[in-house]
Amino acid sequence: MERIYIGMGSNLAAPADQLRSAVQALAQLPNSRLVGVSAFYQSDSLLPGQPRYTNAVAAIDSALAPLALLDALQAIEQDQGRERHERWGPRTLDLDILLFGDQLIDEPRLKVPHYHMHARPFVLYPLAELAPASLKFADGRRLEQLLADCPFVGLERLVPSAETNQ
Ligand code: A4P
Ligand code: MG
Repeated sequence: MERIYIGMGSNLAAPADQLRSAVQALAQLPNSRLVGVSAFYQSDSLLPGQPRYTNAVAAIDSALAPLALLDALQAIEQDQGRERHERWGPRTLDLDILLFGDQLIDEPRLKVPHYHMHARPFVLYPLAELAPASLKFADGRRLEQLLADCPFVGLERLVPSAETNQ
């Protein structure tokens, strides 16, 4: 079993509903257990001209191998109607494997830790709701250090997540 953190994002078709459906799907993964889900956060897209994103992080414990988990997450994205037209295009659901235990994974289809997560407030702040501040990354940095270097700017925490549909 590994503790795995999954970043979720949506900026189309009722984003909060997309994230809630994704959480239900994560709870059904084989050989896995849903451990927790952060609040939902809204922020502007990194790319101008796209709708605002809703993001959250989920924690699971799983015995799935990394690529098997990636396959399962991509199947959930497809189930929820994601169409890949352009890289970084708007999407109904994006599921990223942020951390997989303390494994460093460098395969063509899967890089873990997820690139850029270290500097994205919409990843780090929800992650911090689930993971200890002392969580250590493969490069030796701790989550608390990354947070200190990543101001809470442009993020709106949606409370309670269950009652919004942004
Ligand atoms: N892949 C490699 N490593 C991983 C991993 N750790 N987890 C590969 C998941 N997938 C991984 O992903 C492309 C390929 O990455 C996959 O086939 C997989 O084999 P994708 O989801 O099809 O492509 P993408 O999401 O369009 O690209 P990318 O680079 O993941 O985009 P990002 O970085 O997710 O950026 N603004 C806000 N506020 N919130 C957001 O969530 N997201 C983006 C998209 C832009 N702006 C945003 C947000
Ligand atoms: Mg992605």
